[in-house]
Amino acid sequence: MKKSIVVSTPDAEFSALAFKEDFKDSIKKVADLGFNAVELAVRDPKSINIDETKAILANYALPVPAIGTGQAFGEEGLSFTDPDPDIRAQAVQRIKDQMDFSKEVGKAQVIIGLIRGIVEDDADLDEAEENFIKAMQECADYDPDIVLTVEPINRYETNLYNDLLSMKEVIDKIDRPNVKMLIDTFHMNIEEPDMIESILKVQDYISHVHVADSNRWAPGCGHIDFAKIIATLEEIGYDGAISAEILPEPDPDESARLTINCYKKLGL
Ligand SMILES: [Mn+2]
Repeated sequence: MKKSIVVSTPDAEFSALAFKEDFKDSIKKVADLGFNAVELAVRDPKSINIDETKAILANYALPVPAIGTGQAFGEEGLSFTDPDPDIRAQAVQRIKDQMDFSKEVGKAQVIIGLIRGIVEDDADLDEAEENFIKAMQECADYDPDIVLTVEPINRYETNLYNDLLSMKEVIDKIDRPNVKMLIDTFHMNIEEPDMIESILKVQDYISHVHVADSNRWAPGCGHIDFAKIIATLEEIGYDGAISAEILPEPDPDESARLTINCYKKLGL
C-alpha cells in the first residue's frame, strides 16, 4: 500500500489537510519525509498550472492516487444535487474537467465527496438521489478509463450517503464499472457500528482509503485501531494508497511527521 498524504494545489482552501502554503515546498517536504504518493486537493483544474504541477511531481517521483474535489462545493457551492439545474450542470462539468486533469497525472481517481451536496429539505431526498445518480452516470460515461470514487461522509457534514452500506446501494443503482468507493476512517468512526465488519461488507467496492484519527488529527493521535484496519485491508487484498486527510495540527509539518511515523509503525 502506498503511503500518501493530501496536499492542496495553490487555488484551494480547505482545513482538513496537512499542507496548503507553498505547493512546491509542500511536495518536497512530503517526499523528504518518506511518503511515496500524494493526493491532490484541487478546486478547479483550469485555475492551476498543469505543466508546472506535473514537473514538480515528476521531480520527486510522486504518483497521484486520487484528486479531491470538494472545494468546488465548499467555496463555489457547486453540487450534483442542487435544485438549480444550472448549478448541477456546472458541477458535472467541473468533475469532467477533473477527469481530464486526472489523465495528466497518471489517471488518478477522482473523488466524489462533498460535491454531492447537502439537501436543504429532507422531503427532497428522493429527488436529490435521482439527480446524484444521473450526474454520476454522466461523469462515469464521459471517460470510462477514469475511476470516480465516492466517499461516505459523516452526518454533520452532509445528509446524503453517510455510511458504507447506503453508499454501496447507490453505487449499485449508478451501475457503472468505473464508480467505486472511498472509505475514510474519520467518517467511519462516527457512522459505522463496526468499522471492520462494514469494510468487509463493501470490500469489492473499495478503491481508495483516507485515514485520520477519531479527532481528525494524524493517525495515532486518537483512539482508532489502525493496526486492525490495515490488517483487514491486507486481508481483502487492497493494494491502493493509504492517504492522510487530516487537520494540520498541532502544525502542518508536525501533522505530516506524526502521519509518516504512524505509517512506519504500521509496517506500510
Ligand atoms: Mn475523506
